[in-house]
Amino acid sequence: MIIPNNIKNIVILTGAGISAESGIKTFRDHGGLWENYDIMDVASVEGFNKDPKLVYEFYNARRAQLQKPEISPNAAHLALAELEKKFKGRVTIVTQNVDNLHERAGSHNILHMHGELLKMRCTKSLKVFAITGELNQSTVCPCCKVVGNLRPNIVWFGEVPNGLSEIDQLLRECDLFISIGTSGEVYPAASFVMAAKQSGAHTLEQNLSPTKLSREFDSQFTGSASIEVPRLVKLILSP
Ligand code: BV8
Repeated sequence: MIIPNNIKNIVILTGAGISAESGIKTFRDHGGLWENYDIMDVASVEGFNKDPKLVYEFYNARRAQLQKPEISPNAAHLALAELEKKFKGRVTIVTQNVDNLHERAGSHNILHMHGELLKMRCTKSLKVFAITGELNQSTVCPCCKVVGNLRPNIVWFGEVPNGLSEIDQLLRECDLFISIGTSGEVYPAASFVMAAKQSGAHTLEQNLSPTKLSREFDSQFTGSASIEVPRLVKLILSP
């Protein structure tokens, strides 16, 4: 049985692989984002405190790329938006991605557990503001009206991801858990499939190739997300 009957709550965990065919580099694939960096230099508080300029530049480059005309949602993002629109029950996307391609595809019920590239945060007030351009040490904070208080609104290693209690509740209630385009290298996201199984959910993994978590899933949809996710959505919508 690929898709059980009477599904009511679907939780979809997405990773960098769903955005790969939109032209956004993944992290750990060959030629990925981390290839030229030590992860802890650009995605940790220590790295930011040691060399804020490097970290600002790392996220400024990704924010600029995301807004290039050639970067747009692909068929996988669009299929998930169609699922949310047409499915009779609840569809929630918990994404590790910091891009806005799920939003631009038309999904609404999205939780960015690792933050968002197009947002910045005041380190004093914790207020979050939209940003499309460059963020650096001389960017004036909209709330404090001084420079030097702003950081990317990104969850770095060692920081607690966003929405964990909401995600915990979603996993308790879900009866279908789908993981799309994630290597399962990063926790606590990599532990979600186990939590979903404990709630009795059916679990599906969509990826180009098997991952270290593949054995935890009931079934695999192996191949490119832009092909396999629309196929999976069709199966869910017309069982
Ligand atoms: C935390 C910043 C404490 C945003 C990122 C055990 C328990 C808890 C924590 C830990 C633990 N063990 C270790 C830790 C610490 C750490 C961690 O997991 N370290 C790892 C390296 C071992 N975790 C943390 O520090 C987290 N915080 O633990 O706080 C806590 C926890 C719970 C409760 C209380 C306290 C914080 C983690 C967030 C770190 N921030 N990035 C940014 O810069 O973007 S992580 C980074 O990796 C990105 O966010 C990214 O989303 C994430 C996961 O990567 P993937 O999305 O999977 O991408 P990847 O390149 O790895 O894989 C791509 C996949 O796509 C591949 O499988 C590929 O085959 C596939 N693919 C490619 N093309 C396609 C495709 N699939 C389909 N179609 C295609 N076309």
